[in-house]
Amino acid sequence: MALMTLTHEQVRTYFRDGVLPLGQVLDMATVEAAREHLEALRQRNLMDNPSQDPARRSFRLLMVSSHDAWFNQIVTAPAVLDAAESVLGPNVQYFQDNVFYKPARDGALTAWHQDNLWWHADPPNMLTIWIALDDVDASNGAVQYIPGSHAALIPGTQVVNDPKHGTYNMLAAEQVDAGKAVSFVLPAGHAVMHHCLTIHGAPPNNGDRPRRGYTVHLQPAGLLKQRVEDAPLLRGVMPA
Ligand SMILES: O=C(O)CCC(=O)C(=O)O
Repeated sequence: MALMTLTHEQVRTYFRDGVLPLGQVLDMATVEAAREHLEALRQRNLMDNPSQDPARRSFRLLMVSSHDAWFNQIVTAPAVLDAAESVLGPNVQYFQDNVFYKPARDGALTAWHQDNLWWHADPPNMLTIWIALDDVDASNGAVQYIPGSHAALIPGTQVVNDPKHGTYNMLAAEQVDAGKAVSFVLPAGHAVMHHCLTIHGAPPNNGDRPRRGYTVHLQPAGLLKQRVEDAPLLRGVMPA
């Protein structure tokens, strides 16, 4: 893909809204290969199901590239790192890459939350690039974001029992002004970037298409001191 250094206007929008559509970051050949690699991971029973609704499923795998190194080419794609560098600065370090796979007519909702609930970045200056691996719109559960909600961490009141992370609170519906939510129509290969305090969530997938989202989570190098060693530096230098 073409280089994707953000314009001043895009950087301004990202810091004002906490969310920014990036356009296309992967070509279709890479999208199709990613789907095949994810299916192979699913067949290996590596994905868990954090759905809180017994009637609905949501396949999730954290740290995808540590299970299949093929995904490193997406984590390090110039389109991904150029966008990240535009807001994080020149020193960019890996944090995670995950998949959220919601099957057609079956995928569970993702409750409203802020990613820094888990990451504890201080200062809270991390980001997520959510890459559509299917055509995604409201019908198959596009992620919704609350623009401007990235001012502070809000203590949640919605108890969640997560198979991976134990019990914690996400945001209850009454804590979020859903009338302000925005979502984006994303052809497969297109992406949205959001700040680690931006409130976001996703409705269930009631559509006829699966909704596979692959996420790359990045930090300014050295921010999360306790996890520095196992997180590769992707651009620039590690500050002393
Ligand atoms: O895809 C989803 O439903 C959730 C994604 C998410 O929470 C994230 O990208 O931080």
